[in-house]
Amino acid sequence: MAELKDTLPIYHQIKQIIREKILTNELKPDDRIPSEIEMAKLYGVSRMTVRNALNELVMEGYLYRVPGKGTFVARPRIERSFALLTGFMEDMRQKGLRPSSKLLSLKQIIPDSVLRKRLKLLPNEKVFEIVRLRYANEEPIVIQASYIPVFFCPGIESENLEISSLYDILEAKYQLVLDHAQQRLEATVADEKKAQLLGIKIGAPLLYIYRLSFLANGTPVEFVESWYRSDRYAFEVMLYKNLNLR
Ligand code: 16G
Repeated sequence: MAELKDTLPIYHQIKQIIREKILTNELKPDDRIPSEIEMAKLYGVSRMTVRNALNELVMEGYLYRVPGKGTFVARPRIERSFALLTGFMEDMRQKGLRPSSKLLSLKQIIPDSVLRKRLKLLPNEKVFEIVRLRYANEEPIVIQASYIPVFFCPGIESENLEISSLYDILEAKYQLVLDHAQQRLEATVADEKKAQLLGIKIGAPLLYIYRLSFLANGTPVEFVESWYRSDRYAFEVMLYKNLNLR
């Protein structure tokens, strides 16, 4: 390998050195990397060679430039292209479909102990239970039951959850910006009620997905259970070999 390396153009070798430092976390997101002059001196090459290496790393998304400030390490690729934390309406619109929702129920409930633990609530704290049937181009796709602590969104009953996105309301009205989520997928089948709502046969396969969403500081905000028609919905995830390193 070392031999092969020697035959690579010098700019490529420099590129590999920097790339490796990013992949092994020696250089972290938003770290400023040394200037072209400093690197040229360090590696005993011309400034042009360094610039070529950096240009390619910028193009490949490993680095970004801030005019007048320097070149920095980009945030991990996973945050840009790995399953994005988006809501149903946004998802559907991105696919060119028309989303709509029917509100099946909205009430305050006392969470059971499992939900209370998930949302890190005290014994007397209530949650909103929002159940919606959601459509794409007038076709029912998913039944969703969302649970959000009442103290996070008092008055959410007065919002029109048939027209608006829950995520938009949480952000615009309650300044709750979801940052990351834990999601689990399981296979299940439709019982009588779900089959009727989704317009499918009893026993038809469903994708059961649950999601717990958090603020950037790790506070859980929303727990959602979704039952997707598996004939109409597929879940795709991008996989990266170096996920743990970047
Ligand atoms: C997605 C989420 C769900 C969230 C909803 C908000 C999954 C499995 N679930 O469907 O957790 O409550 O979007 O959608 O992806 P909205 O902002 O359009 O109301």
